[in-house]
Amino acid sequence: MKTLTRLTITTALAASMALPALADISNRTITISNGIAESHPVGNGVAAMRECIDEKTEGAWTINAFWSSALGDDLTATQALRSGTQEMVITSSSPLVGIEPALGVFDLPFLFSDSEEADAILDGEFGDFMNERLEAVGLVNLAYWENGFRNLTNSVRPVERLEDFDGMRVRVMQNNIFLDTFQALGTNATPMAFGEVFTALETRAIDAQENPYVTIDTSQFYEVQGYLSATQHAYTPFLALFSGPIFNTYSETEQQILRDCAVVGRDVQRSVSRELSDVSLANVQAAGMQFNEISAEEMDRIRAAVEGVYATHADSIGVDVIDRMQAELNALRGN
Ligand code: TK8
Repeated sequence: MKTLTRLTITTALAASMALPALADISNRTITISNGIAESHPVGNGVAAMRECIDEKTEGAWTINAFWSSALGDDLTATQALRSGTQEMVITSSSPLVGIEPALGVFDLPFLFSDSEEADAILDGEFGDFMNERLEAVGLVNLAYWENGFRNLTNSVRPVERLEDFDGMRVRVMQNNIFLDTFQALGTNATPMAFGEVFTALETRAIDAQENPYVTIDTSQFYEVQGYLSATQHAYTPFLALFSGPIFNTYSETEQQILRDCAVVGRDVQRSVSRELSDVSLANVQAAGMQFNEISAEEMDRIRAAVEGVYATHADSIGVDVIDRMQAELNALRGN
């Protein structure tokens, strides 16, 4: 009788706590690396993801985050994920085009017109399609986070007209689509890992770089760049990537926790990114950068100058990939 009572109490207790099947959750340490500073909205996203994981695993997992390329650049980290020696990286899609060429579609100039459109494509069928491609190369994309719309900074002059790009030595992300886009604009473009950009600007090895306002602000590029021009020439997603080989050793419960908490992190990260964008623009101006918008007429000339990049890279990205993207965009735009 005594034993029975104790059993009943134990069972009742367990039920009342409504826990996940903790038997399916092991103690784990997850290393996440990033190229940007912790003050970037990715920091808020990782904090939200960590809190979600803490709750769902009852503290069984340790999340170790490394910022500002402290563990090396994003491409190196992504290769470590593929070989199963690092769990996670939050990386721009752009440096990974050499691993999965279809990712280059996101680098096509002026692809998305606003962040709602980007969200709809990334969280919809196209995003799923790209995730399947990534899984085939050993990468599990848990969710699409936001890097954002990119703008040019430089130390030479305000860019107000197409001709102002002429001869500028600009750092671009490591793929041929970005390289060709900036060559088409008349610049002298050099691909470079993000972690090297600040020093290259500081030493004047290069004149210019392009990134969203929050990255320009949180990476303190205002210390080494005098001009910021609203080119808005591309939208870069962040991928919250998990190592395929490691993911496959996790239980289904654990895999679901990762996916769910990466989405919790995504929602926080995107909303902070969007709130901070205007604040960052004001910050960098207060820090001394001269900001300018570009007239609609000049933007048309800039668009026309880079239009050819779509055709040049159709084969390398995949005509089917570009068509699929265009079809979804047309549907969204009601065409
Ligand atoms: C940070 C990078 C960066 C990206 C770049 O790791 O390389 O310019 O925009 O934000 O992912």
